Amino acid sequence: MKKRNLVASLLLGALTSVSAFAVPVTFTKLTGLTGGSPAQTAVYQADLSTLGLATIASIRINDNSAGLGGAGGQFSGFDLDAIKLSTTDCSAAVDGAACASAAVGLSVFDFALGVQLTPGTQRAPADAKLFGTGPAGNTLDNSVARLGAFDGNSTVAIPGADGFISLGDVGSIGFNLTSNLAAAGLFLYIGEVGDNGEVAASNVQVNDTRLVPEPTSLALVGLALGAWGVSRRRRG
Ligand SMILES: [Ca+2]
Ligand SMILES: [Ca+2]
Ligand SMILES: [Ca+2]
Repeated sequence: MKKRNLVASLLLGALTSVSAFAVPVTFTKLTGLTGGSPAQTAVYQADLSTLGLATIASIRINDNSAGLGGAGGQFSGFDLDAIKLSTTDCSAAVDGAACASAAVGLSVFDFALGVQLTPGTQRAPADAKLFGTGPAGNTLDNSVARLGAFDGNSTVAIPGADGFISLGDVGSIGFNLTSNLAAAGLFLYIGEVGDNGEVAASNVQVNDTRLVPEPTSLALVGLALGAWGVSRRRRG
């Protein structure tokens, strides 16, 4: 019985830690455009005070564009120029995109170690990997994307395209913050390169728990199932 309880708690822990307390975020598009050259990054703002979460530990952005909008191949899906958490409210600014680009961001992102990328699929014709990803296509290459800055070049020309990452259709990117934040008075800003409708179908979740790397969760499940199997064999 004790082993079964351990197995059950391991399974429960592995499953719940992945999705616990995820809350969908509602975005409002700001006025104006920002970005590099050409500068066609649309900026969306969310007021995190309204989520009902006291603490924010991680954020995930999911492409939900249904294969519509923007270019295909390596540029498929949501094209993330930048992500920023700030106490500055740009909702009433005459040029909201410029306001968000200039706003002082909180230093809570670790774009080297605090990122989990689940690349989505490419629309035909497919390229070797999605734009702004690492050599294997399953990590963020922040030397290309520079997610701390709204500086994306809105073009599919190579060379030319720069300063963003494309998530692919149904792709997602998660960020573990380097410290937990109080949600009160916080605003989340994301930039979408091209302003071509992909962002309108995307969504973000703010979690009050840290993201658990998928391999760790899978390993836990495997360990639990293995322990269960051992337990069953000993009984039988
Ligand atoms: Ca795209
Ligand atoms: Ca950028
Ligand atoms: Ca786009």
